[in-house]
Amino acid sequence: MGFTFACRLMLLVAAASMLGVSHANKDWGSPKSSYTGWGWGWGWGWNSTNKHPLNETQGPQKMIVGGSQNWHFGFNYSQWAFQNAPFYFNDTLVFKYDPPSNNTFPHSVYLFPDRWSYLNCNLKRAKMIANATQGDGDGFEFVLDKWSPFYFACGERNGIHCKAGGMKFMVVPLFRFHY
Ligand SMILES: *[C@@H]1O[C@H](CO)[C@@H](O)[C@H](O)[C@H]1NC(C)=O
Ligand SMILES: *[C@@H]1O[C@H](CO)[C@@H](O)[C@H](O)[C@H]1NC(C)=O
Ligand SMILES: *[C@@H]1O[C@H](CO)[C@@H](O)[C@H](O)[C@H]1NC(C)=O
Ligand SMILES: *[C@@H]1O[C@H](CO)[C@@H](O)[C@H](O)[C@H]1NC(C)=O
Ligand SMILES: *[C@@H]1O[C@H](CO)[C@@H](O)[C@H](O)[C@H]1NC(C)=O
Ligand SMILES: *[C@@H]1O[C@H](CO)[C@@H](O)[C@H](O)[C@H]1NC(C)=O
Ligand SMILES: [Cu+2]
Repeated sequence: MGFTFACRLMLLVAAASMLGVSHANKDWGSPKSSYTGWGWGWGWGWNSTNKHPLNETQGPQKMIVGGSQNWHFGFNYSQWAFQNAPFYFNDTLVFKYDPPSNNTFPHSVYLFPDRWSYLNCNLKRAKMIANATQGDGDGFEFVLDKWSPFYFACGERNGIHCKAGGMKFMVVPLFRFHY
């Protein structure tokens, strides 16, 4: 990641004071879908045609991974994460997927321990955080509770869903200054 946390923070403070506004068109998929924090991270997701006033009263957000697409084979989740950045510390990601049946492929959620495993979809040291049935119903919820990158992927078919199905993405939670 190049930047240390301190650098990131400084960059963020500078950006926040310069901009003071946020981007919209995120598919948070929750009742609080009108998120208007001062969010800006890594230069991603900025949409200058979409200015909202600062709202400092909102807490952590809950968002459905993939939005209305949920968690399935053949969708570019890296792109989804890119378009929906930034994500903040204590935000919740919701993975929704059908349980195994005769006409659905099973999915799951794994966390890679490092960037190399993530890039190679190497599941050897990855940790399963949700099995094939846990995405059913309201989905599997995961809180971004660390200040380090999270490397998510589907662990099915020995990495094929990760490699060929687009079912992988990285999230670096940012610090939210105000609630
Ligand atoms: C910015 O948001 C507006 C309104 O939601 C949308 O029409 C436009 O396509 C977006 N632009 C980019 C570059 O995402
Ligand atoms: C900010 O968000 C909170 C929680 O969603 C909402 O109750 C409040 O009306 C919003 N304030 C403004 C100024 O939009
Ligand atoms: C997914 O989207 C990213 C960013 O837009 C792009 O770099 C990547 O090549 C895409 N991956 C696939 C498998 O299409
Ligand atoms: C994150 O959530 C935990 C548990 O709800 C809470 O104790 C903690 O203060 C929160 N941290 C931040 C930085 O919001
Ligand atoms: C699924 O397939 C099995 C074996 O082919 C069959 O016995 C079962 O009835 C099927 N279940 C459904 C819900 O179609
Ligand atoms: C998945 O995990 C849930 C909750 O821990 C458990 O009840 C269920 O039996 C597991 N399912 C499979 C297929 O392992
Ligand atoms: Cu999968």
